[in-house]
Amino acid sequence: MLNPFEGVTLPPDPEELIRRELRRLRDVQGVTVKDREIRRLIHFRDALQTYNRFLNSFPKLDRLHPFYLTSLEITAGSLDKVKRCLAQVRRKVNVASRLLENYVEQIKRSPEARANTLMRTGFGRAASVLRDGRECITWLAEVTRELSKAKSVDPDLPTIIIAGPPNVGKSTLVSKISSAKPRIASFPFTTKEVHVGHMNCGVKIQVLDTPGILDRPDSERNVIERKAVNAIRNLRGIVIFMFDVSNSSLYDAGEQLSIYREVTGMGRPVVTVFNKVDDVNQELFDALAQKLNQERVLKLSAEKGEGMVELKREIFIRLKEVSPDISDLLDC
Ligand SMILES: Nc1nc2c(ncn2[C@@H]2O[C@H](COP(=O)(O)OP(=O)(O)OP(=O)(O)O)[C@@H](O)[C@H]2O)c(=O)[nH]1
Ligand SMILES: [Mg+2]
Repeated sequence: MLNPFEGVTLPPDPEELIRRELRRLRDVQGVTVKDREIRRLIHFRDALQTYNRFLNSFPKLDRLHPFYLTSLEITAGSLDKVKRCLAQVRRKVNVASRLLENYVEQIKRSPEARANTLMRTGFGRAASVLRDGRECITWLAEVTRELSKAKSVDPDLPTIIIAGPPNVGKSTLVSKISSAKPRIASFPFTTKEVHVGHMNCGVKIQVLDTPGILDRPDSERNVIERKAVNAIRNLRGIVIFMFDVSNSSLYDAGEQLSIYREVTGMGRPVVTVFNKVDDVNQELFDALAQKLNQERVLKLSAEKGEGMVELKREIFIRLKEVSPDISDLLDC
């Protein structure tokens, strides 16, 4: 299953559609005056079908994978608003279509001299109903466009989620072990989206680069952090949690540990990594090591490629644990 928002037919802005239909009125001809006015209204009604195509191609919320449902919630700000707007657009399009059909019937029953006036009234009333739905239509189109830009995460693939505080070297590691080539820079929140790469361990493994997470409650998290938490909470896979133990670390031991404890509490197997050991801050390293003394920690320099063999071996062992059904899994 891939990004379900990629396949959505985007709806046109109602103002644009109305303008286009108005321009086309002149081009519509008929055998009689009544026939011509009827055709004009039917042309408009058919054009409204584009909104039904949008509604029908929009993913059904009750069938969305939790990862994509939460992505929608993060981008839209509220699932209730999405539901309300989808229902409103459906209503407006139905009412506008029925109005047009109603005026078609009136034209059929009226004298020819009234046909053009009826067509104009029907067109105007339907256009105004459609305009009432404009705010929802343009907002839903914007949300869909934003979500369809995100590279496809496949919730069915075995997955490695690289997580940790900002600037610890997550993207550097992802660029070393997978096909993804994310942006790397020496400031926090360089990564703003979940990026997808792949590695071959006999079978295709999905590697996700996630934005950094700060030490604060969920309710205070920004949209960027929430995308990382969504991946960890809602995708089946293992997490590589990276600490920064270097002199350039932006976060102290307490802050990094607090984020680590939160991530380990999310129910995924976690591979714990101390990154940037090529530039180690001994005090920070010791403080972290002391707190994690019962836990297995891998030492890594993602940038220099040190510790990669051990990390790949650990990835393989942990993947085997979470996906015992994958018999083709080889060393990574
Ligand atoms: N010394 C050293 N620097 C590293 C290492 N790995 C990454 N860096 C540097 O740390 C900085 C941040 O690296 P990124 O890979 O962008 O870190 P990130 O965790 O993806 O950052 P955000 O996306 O902002 O959360 C960059 O300047 C990297 O060159 C390492 O092993 N050693
Ligand atoms: Mg990054």
